[in-house]
Amino acid sequence: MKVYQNNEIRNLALVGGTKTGKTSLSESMLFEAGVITRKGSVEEKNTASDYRPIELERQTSVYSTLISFEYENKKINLIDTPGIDDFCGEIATSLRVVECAGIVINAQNGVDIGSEINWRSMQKYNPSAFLVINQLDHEKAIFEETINQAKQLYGNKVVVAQYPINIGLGFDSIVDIISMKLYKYTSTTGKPEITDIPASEKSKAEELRNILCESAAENDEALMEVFFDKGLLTEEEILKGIKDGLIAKNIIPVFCVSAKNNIGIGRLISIINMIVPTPAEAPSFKNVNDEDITFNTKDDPSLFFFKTINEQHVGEISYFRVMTGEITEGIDLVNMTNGSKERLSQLFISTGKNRIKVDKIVAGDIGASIKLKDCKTNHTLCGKNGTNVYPPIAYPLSRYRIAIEAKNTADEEKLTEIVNNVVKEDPSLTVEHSKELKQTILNGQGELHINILKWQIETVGKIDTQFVSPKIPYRETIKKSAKATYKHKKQSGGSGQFGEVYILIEPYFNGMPDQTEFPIRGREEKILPWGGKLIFQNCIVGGAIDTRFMPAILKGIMDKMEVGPLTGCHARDIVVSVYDGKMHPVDSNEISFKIAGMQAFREAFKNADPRILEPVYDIEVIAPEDRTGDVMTDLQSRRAMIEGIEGEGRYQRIKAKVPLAELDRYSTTLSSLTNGRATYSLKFYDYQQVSGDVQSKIIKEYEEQQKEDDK
Ligand SMILES: Nc1nc2c(ncn2[C@@H]2O[C@H](COP(=O)(O)OP(=O)(O)O)[C@@H](O)[C@H]2O)c(=O)[nH]1
Ligand SMILES: [Mg+2]
Repeated sequence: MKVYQNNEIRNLALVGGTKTGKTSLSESMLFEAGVITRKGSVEEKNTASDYRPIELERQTSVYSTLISFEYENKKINLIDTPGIDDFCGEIATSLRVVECAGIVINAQNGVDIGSEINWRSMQKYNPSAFLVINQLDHEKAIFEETINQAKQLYGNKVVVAQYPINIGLGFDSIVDIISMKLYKYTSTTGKPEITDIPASEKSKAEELRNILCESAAENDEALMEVFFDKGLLTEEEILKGIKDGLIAKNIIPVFCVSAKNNIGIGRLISIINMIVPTPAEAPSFKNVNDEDITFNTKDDPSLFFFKTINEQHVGEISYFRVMTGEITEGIDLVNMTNGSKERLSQLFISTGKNRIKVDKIVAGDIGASIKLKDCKTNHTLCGKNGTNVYPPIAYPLSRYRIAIEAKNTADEEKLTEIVNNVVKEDPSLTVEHSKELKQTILNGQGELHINILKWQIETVGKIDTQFVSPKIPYRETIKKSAKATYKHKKQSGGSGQFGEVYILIEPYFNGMPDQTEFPIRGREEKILPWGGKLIFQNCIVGGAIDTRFMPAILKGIMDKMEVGPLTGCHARDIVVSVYDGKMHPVDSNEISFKIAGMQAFREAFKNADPRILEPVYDIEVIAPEDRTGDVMTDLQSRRAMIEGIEGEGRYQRIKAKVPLAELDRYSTTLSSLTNGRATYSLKFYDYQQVSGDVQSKIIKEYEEQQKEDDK
């Protein structure tokens, strides 16, 4: 296999709403490039890109898939991504390692809600992009309207570089404005007849060419001068202008295809080769120190790992982009994240499930290796003098939370293992084995996202599981001061136990004044692992309790704070002052004081106006205008505090604060309220006190659960 140099490499992600034809287009490109001789289809479950079992079963992409192929002496690393919003983590992964995104639009539906939602999740990564209008062969295909809609969504940077003729079932021709030629396809072999533009299309083509030339010229002063001088640009000049515009993110050219009938595919790939910036031309990647990286093959090698997948019979496959230098088979590298040594004993380029062994991969290229020891997504491997480390991929925050358990308790351990493995493949999914809630909680993007995980557990892991409502990590605290005393005394045979403590507890807040009732002789400030603080003060005078017993008292209090008195959830933000006590010359020991501390704390807590705090999230819902009312009513029924509504084109952005306890299966409800036309994001805000009636309800539920557990 040939070694491709930096200027021969094009990295591109195909993105867009679901069912626009990204996977079909990838397949057509492979066919056009001669990598496959028979084209597969999504329906026949034999495409190169959708090859994993869940994708075959669902007939849709779930994972992003790397498809590398050569066309006109360039190597194209194409990443086919899933369009469903639940898998938006794959967009974050893919856009991290490419110079450009090809946004596929289905001419049947125009720029639909799927495209809009997809664009929203892409925007924060701000990629260079072009549009591919696909399915122009469909009887319902529309072009002009699609372009108008595209301008509304993607802005005025959208400029037509090709337009279709005979759109609909008879679609066979494309007017290519860049070359001012007609591409006519009389069969589905993908081979066009290239002719001059017919007289009937001349004036339209010329008008569009003027607009395209102006857009292309805008990105380069020299080109602008040529354009003003001659009123025209050559094909080469237009292509250069488009490339500069892509680098500056100042142009979004539009191309036309039918993936199904292989129309426009070869010309599209040729154009990709000419306009997609090479790794060296695009705005450079930066390392964690925000330094630009260079593309000299002599540099020390560094690799960024953006994806790992587990494949039957192969094991773990790790995908990387070579960021600097070059690597050869068998190279020894160091993992900059965890210090472990790795040998890349085999190097591959990858086309879906097929891998081809290669000897060498240079900076800017994307490849794969297998059976690495301890290398995960987001890790950097470097040569022995390497210093470059790359920032991790910014995955979308999770917005769907559910607990999973094995139907058969004997399978719990196996469940943990499988869940941990699946999560490794998909970092937009996180798992929390919560000791506090005694649940395995999954955090993902939506019901479908989590169902895919369940499917894997059941099909691959062969264990039956069920979803249960996730418990809420409440917190407990107090509103006023209280005192309590506890005497622990036990006389059994020989040695007894004795410890007595007097404590004062107060609600803690930042900058609070010290209590003045007792002299403070020692102070320990604990930042609690579950948030908030415990301040522990020794106010003992005259040696009533030996200093050596203080840690035991603190331990007792901490134990009770970990399993709070009201609901068993963690307590926080409390000041405890131990101000008196008694010892016994023989029977006092650590365990006695630990028990006394715990019980005194429990007693004092009860009398200190205890309160339950609940986690509250910032939520942002983007919903179509005509559904805003329903979305707001629903949010209000979830105890949400609406903070604002802003118009955004045909949509409204609703901002609110909502308790986590009210977000059970929110994505499903939102979807049914808006026919799948809304999206939302969640971010933890803070803990807030619940109202009295909610508090009583939570305590009652906890007590009932305790009775249930005691049975
Ligand atoms: N008529 C027509 N159908 C297409 C075309 N491209 C894809 N499709 C169909 O559209 C559906 C979705 O295609 P797929 O490639 O899975 O879309 P993806 O979700 O964007 O990857 C499938 O039924 C395809 O057969 C096309 O150019 N013309
Ligand atoms: Mg697909």
